[in-house]
Amino acid sequence: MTVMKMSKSLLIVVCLVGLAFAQTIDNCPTSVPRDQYTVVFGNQCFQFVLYRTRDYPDALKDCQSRDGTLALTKTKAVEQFLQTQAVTYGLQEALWIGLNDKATENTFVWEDGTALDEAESNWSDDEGPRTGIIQHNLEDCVATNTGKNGQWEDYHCDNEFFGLINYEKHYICSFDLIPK
Ligand SMILES: [Ca+2]
Ligand SMILES: [Ca+2]
Repeated sequence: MTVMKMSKSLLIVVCLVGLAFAQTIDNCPTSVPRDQYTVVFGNQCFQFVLYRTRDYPDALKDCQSRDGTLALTKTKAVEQFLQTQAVTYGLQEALWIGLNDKATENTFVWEDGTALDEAESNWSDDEGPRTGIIQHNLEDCVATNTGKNGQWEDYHCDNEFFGLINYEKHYICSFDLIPK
């Protein structure tokens, strides 16, 4: 076998292996819609839920009903990817992600229980952990503001007074990929 033939064979093998491990929308749970609002990045599937708004607890429940959770956007790479998607959808609004400081004020925790790595955080000015006089005890749930380059903002989590005061937003769910 010539060197040329060998390298061709090697290339084919590499391509086949690549195809076998490429994660696509097909690796999202079957409960997640296959449309332009479902995207794959790294080892996660993300669904932009833009067809209805919910407060944080109900948005979380909706993601969980499809075996997911509110989006775990733990790295700047993931955040940038999702913001790029948001721009393609023409979004200019805050979307819930799976991050909150409900349990302990100023200690932000992802919905899978892991602590926020502040080095990977994306807070907008005057949002997130606070020191000083003005605290954010009533703002415990985090959204990515797609109109501000995806920067994070903390908001009230729950609708109040039976929905008369409304904190509903669109949201992003995330799901573990399923190997095929
Ligand atoms: Ca808070
Ligand atoms: Ca805030």
